[in-house]
Amino acid sequence: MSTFTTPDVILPTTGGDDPRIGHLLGTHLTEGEVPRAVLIGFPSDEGVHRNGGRVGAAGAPDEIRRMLFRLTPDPERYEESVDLLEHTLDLGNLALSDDVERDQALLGETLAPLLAAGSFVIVLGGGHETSYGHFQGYVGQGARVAILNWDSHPDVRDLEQGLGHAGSAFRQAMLDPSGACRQFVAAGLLPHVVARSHLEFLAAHGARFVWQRDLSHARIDEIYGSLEGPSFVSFDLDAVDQSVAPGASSPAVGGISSELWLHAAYRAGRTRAIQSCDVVEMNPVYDRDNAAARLAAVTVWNVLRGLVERDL
Ligand SMILES: [Mn+2]
Repeated sequence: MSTFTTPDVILPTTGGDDPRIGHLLGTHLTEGEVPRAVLIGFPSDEGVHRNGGRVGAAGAPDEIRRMLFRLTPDPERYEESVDLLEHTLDLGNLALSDDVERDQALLGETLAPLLAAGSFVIVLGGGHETSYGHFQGYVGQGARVAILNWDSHPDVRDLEQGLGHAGSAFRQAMLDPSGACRQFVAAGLLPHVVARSHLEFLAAHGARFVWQRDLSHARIDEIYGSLEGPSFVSFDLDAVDQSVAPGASSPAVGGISSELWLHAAYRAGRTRAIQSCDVVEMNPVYDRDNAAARLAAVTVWNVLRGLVERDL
């Protein structure tokens, strides 16, 4: 059984007629209950450290919650939104060891039964090493999965001294001996931070990529429509322009607008094939006035909004 630590987040004070997400979420699994959605924090940035990046993402899960808990249920689909939130559980943060491989395995073991039961899982990272642990949740149930990564980089770097890190998660998934990675799509790439050899790696392994400059609402919808079978989505905050999301491990200039990004989040919730997502690389150490934390929270809000509409 995985060990969780309780998030250190104070709930907002609002009137009785103005409940916020933090008031509505469940925190404990009732015997026999299958939650519709589950939040799990993965407070890791050792993979960022191994990749030579700026650490701090380990502090992200609670900073994201702090902003998320203040948001309102969707006023346009109020009853359905409240119902979803009341059947969404925040399990807290996984107790980690700083041994990346062990922590990723723990995340996979924790996710596997939740995914098998049909709960939609939202992982709050953590550096992008989060996604290889996330992937292991599918390996653990013997499933094959398509992966969509919103990111300015494809994150298919080689291992560092034989070890995985925040820049290698999808190379590891694609080459995983389980063969569980059915398809990989990287979207939002910026040409000034993408190695040519990584594009060649994607091509050699039948993976697709989409540049940031080619994205639109229609293109985003087309990308979701191209996913084959059960899928998960990764949201790396560094896909969003640095002016909007300064608190990212590796900020990007010329990144995607928050509008397109939030549409991609909504589509992740709305698209039936998507079974889980992660929001990674938010870094509170470099954030300004909680801008990136707030964007990460509204990312989750839009996934939830899409989930409500999926079930209508
Ligand atoms: Mn990344």
